[in-house]
Amino acid sequence: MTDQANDFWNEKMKHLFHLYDADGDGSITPRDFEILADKLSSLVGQEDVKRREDYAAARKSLCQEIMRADANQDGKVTLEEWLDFHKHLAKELHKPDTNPEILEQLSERINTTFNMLDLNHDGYIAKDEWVKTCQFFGVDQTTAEKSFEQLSKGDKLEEDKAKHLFFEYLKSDDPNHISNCCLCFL
Ligand SMILES: [Ca+2]
Ligand SMILES: [Ca+2]
Repeated sequence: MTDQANDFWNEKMKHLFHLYDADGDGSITPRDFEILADKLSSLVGQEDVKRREDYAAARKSLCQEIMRADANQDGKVTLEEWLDFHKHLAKELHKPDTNPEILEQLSERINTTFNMLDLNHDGYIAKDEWVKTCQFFGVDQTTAEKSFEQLSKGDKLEEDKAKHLFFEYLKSDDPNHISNCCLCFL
């Protein structure tokens, strides 16, 4: 990695860290996932019991995957732990023989993220789902719509394509890579 690529990737991962640190106390803990999920569930529609249960399961799974970054196991992921964890992950992903266990963990995380974005569970991320989630994370509507158009080239983003983009988002240190339009969702 050149210094510039390294800086870019670091900034991207820091941004992601702050999105997950919902209570803004400087570390990621299971409590942050509760806060995020409580807020996000208002987008899903609370009247649907099955959906609510799915959502709770997804939240738990995502929390588990992210808390793997807690290297000293004190129940908090600090920024330093977060960056180390993702640096290791990105390095693995660049290898031709990526550790299968790491790939599996990442797939779990990406599947869960996709399910949380696909609010109506039809296998696609529709534009309104994308925009709603972006707005939830503080991205303005115009930026959200523009990123969706760049990513989807249409009115919906297919599951395979979305997952591939999430994967590339974590891996890529190229500021011009299309996956950077994902902004924040892992
Ligand atoms: Ca926190
Ligand atoms: Ca820790």
